[in-house]
Amino acid sequence: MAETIFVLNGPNLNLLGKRQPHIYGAETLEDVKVLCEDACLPGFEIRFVQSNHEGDLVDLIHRARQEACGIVINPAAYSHTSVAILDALMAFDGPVLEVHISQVHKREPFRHHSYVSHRADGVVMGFGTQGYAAAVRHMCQLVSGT
Ligand code: CA2
Repeated sequence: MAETIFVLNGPNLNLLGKRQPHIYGAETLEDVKVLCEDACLPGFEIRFVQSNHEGDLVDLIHRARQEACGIVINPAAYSHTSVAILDALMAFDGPVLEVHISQVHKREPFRHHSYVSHRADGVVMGFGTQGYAAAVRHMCQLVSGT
């Protein structure tokens, strides 16, 4: 049976490709989902979810404890604010990779700190939406030990 990688997306990422293409590019979140599915190695599958609600993301991370071998997460603005998401990730035993489409350190100072980075085993940023594909590939390799 295939192992499942949760790919979780935080607030406003549903607007990807519809606003601010100079920062986040022209691809939609649906395009990113396809990128992630294509990046998956055999024996793995993706569960791709977006939520604008912190508690929903916490619940999804709890669900991952039973259902996922690893978590790829773009927590969006919650990266910079959410101890709740950090705490939920701390209770997850598998690998966690954090993705940011933009290079947050070139942006406003309030984006320079991420609570999630305290738990993440790797962080990809500034690679545009291709960062998701890189994270999914790396997750498959981490989990399969290749
Ligand atoms: O670069 C990233 O991926 C971010 O996680 C995106 C977040 C931002 O708060 C982080 O600092 C960096 C924002 C996601 C909102 O995405 C939008 C996309 C299109 C239009 C409006 C918002």
